[in-house]
Amino acid sequence: MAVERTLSIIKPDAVGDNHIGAIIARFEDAGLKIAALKMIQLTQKQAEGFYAEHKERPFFASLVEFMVSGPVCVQVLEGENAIALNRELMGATNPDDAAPGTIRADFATAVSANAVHGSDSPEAAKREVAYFFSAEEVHSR
Ligand code: RTP
Ligand code: MG
Repeated sequence: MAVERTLSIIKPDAVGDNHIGAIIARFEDAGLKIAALKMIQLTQKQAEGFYAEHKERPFFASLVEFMVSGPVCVQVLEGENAIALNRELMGATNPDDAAPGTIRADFATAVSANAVHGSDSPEAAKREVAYFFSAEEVHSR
């Protein structure tokens, strides 16, 4: 299996609820390495651009409003099968459907406030990592 990079975001709800450390620990405990990390306040334009694939969906405006409602932590996770592994650790989009022990089961409160984002394909990971980090800001270890 190949070493991959994936983009992870700890969303405003989980940052506000003081779960940054607990969520980062899930990644590290699963063997993923933190290759880049920063806390930022997304602008409206940044949030709209990031979720552009959803712009025709009925929840787009509320999703963007939520993503700019407070600071987020963005990180690049690196490791074997990182994209799928991160999605497994996150659990289903709706926390009501998320398997016990997943990040969303433990820290999310609603489908609209679901604690984390993770890239869903190699193409998305490449685009999303570059959306937030320059090549020099990502550190393979
Ligand atoms: P994400 O992109 O944030 O990692 O989440 P995801 O892949 O699990 O879900 P996706 O389909 O990409 O949806 C992006 C975010 O939009 C919100 N959403 N709300 N029915 C709804 O109200 C609804 N569906 C999706 C969620 O916050 C989801 O994370
Ligand atoms: Mg998605």
